[in-house]
Amino acid sequence: MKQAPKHPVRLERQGNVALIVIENPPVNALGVAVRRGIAAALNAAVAHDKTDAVVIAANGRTFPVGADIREFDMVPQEPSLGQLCNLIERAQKPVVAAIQGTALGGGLELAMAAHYRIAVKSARMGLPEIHLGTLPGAGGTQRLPRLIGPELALDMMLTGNQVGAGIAAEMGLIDLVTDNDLRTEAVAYARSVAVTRPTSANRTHLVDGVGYMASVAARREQVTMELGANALAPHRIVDCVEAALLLPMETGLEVERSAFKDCIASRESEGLRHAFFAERAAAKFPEAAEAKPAQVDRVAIVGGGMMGSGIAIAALQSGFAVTLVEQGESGVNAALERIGAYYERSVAKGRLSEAQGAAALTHLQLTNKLDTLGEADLIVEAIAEDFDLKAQMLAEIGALAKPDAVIATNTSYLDLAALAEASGRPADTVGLHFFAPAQVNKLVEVGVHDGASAQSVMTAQGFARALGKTPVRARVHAGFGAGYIGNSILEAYRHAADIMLEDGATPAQIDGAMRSFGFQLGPYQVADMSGLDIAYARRQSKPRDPDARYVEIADKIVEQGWLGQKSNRGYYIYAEGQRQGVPNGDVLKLIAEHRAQKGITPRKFSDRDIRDRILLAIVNAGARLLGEGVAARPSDIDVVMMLGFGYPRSRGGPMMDADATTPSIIASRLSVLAPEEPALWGAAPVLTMLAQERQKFADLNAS
Ligand code: 3H9
Repeated sequence: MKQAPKHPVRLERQGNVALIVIENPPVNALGVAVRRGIAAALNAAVAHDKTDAVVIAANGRTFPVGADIREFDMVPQEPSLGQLCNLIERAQKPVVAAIQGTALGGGLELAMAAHYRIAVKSARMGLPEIHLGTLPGAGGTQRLPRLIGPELALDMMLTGNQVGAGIAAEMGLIDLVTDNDLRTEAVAYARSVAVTRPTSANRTHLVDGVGYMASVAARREQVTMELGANALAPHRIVDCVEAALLLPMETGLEVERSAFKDCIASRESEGLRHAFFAERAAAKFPEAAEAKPAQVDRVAIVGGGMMGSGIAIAALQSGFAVTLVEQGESGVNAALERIGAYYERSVAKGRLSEAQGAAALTHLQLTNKLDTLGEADLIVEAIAEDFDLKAQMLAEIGALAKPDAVIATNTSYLDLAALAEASGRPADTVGLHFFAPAQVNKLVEVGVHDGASAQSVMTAQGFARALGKTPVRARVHAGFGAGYIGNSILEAYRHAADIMLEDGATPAQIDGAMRSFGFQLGPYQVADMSGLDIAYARRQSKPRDPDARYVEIADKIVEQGWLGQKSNRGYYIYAEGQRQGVPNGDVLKLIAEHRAQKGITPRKFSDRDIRDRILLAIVNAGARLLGEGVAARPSDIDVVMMLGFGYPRSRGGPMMDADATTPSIIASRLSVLAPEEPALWGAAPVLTMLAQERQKFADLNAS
């Protein structure tokens, strides 16, 4: 974050209007210096006998986006945001909030404590605290229902969704929307309002007590049905909104304060806050010191299969001109059908209007001519995962691409450095590993090899960010086996699961144990969904670790012709068109025969054993990647696992979870398992080091 200016709040005058200007880049977060500055400026402004009204405004791209989240883990400093909001509301002269950008969280609470609110048309407002496992804690739960009623207030707080200024005005949240210069309009508006208007005294939506309580009861039931009785923040939001009707403002604020404290102290909020900062830390690439992303206007994608088409759609949605190159007429037609079907579904589901769908397609050029690549600023190779095919294609791309273009390969495990060499332009070539479905999944791993230039890395990262993705840097060493962060960890995950499968567990039991931990799907459900043949091909083409135990069950299933959902039969059996399967009894028989052949007497694993072993495998693989320098920081691994593999976000990712257990306990648990399968359970050197030094993975985030 940029250095905050010395005085993040200034008091200016425009005749009889005092202007309090917040300037705390980049997002005007309401840290302690800002809160103190506003309080002091407000007291001075109100005390001045020439002041008839006060405007609170912010410089830069946005009105405050909330409390400074980093302060949640620190000793609270006065005035709290809640105290500041009360001070604003009790001011003896009218206070107007002037909103541009996004007024979020505590920023919107501050605006709601002002007596009047004016916003530019493009402004948006929201209370996203729920995404951090908490609730508005500076009076928002008490003021919002008073301004817009319980129904809309609960909607905003339980979803965290933003509303535009126009809709906010219709709701009663904003008094005036302007197209003109905000500051000028706000000052003029402040002159026109003669009296203070405390939101806490607004009873418009409190008079219909019966209707109010009906809304609260319905929402409480909905939260219980959808999220369960223990979902802390959502239930406490409903409680606070109820308190807004039943209790005087002062007491309602106390209820809110105590609920906020409980939420902030929860493991869930800690995990979600870690996730927030981890995603932002991942964006910090060392190459940024040397290069800035180059401008990318036209993107070319080579290969229009599921992955290539998904990348094309993601690029079209973000406004890029896209060239998609496929082989022959049939390849072009198949890609067109795939992309067209996506847009038809989006229109049918109301996500896009027909005009938007048609407009997006006008930016797509579908061709079977490779020489069109010369027009592209960035080219993504997304053909089949076969080294020779990719190397040959990259050589052609390298010859055709314009001199300053960036070449990206979507490989997930082939040797990136060797592929970059094959392009003939290793400095221009990087990895861009998208996750299926590429138009939806937010994760992109940016593969960096020794020969890649900082410029090409930063341009690839900039492109991923422009797609609205979260890029994570993976330092892929030449010849390093699995390559990227995600797939390396997935391999360890599957290896731990497969060993238990061979030794006595069933696919459904393993999947169930991982679902109960918080994953949406277990490993065998994911395997069925991705296609068992894909992983099979990878296993056949990749060198195997001679020291690792090899479990042949997955190979034997594919050899039966059972490929997962695509053939309606894999670890589970699927009715035509269904994604929910029932356990495949033939697979259970196959596993029993397999165990008998290998002389394995099945043993029992509890759900807890399953979960522990898999989580230990994930953490150990993560520690190994840190030691090898593939992942730069533990929090990058957390991001990959949360965004790419559905690790529960409220836990903050596996490395954060490992810190909660402590690395030394993890290391001692691994030492118990290590004799069973040293390749998997032998503690990674980084883990041993942390255990010996009594440190945590978080200590490596800071360095
Ligand atoms: C709250 O308000 C609680 C109150 O109800 C009660 C209190 C008692 N604090 O995302 P970006 C940093 S809870 C500290 O890359 P964008 C961010 O880490 C809060 N830092 O930009 C990054 O730093 P760096 C409720 C913050 O344009 C830099 O700003 N509000 C905060 O893609 C740029 O951020 C929220 O939950 C913060 N609140 O997106 C809103 N926000 O450069 C959280 C940002 O060092 N913020 N930073 O990596 C967001 O959703 C996005 O940042 C926003 C801008 C949409 C605003």
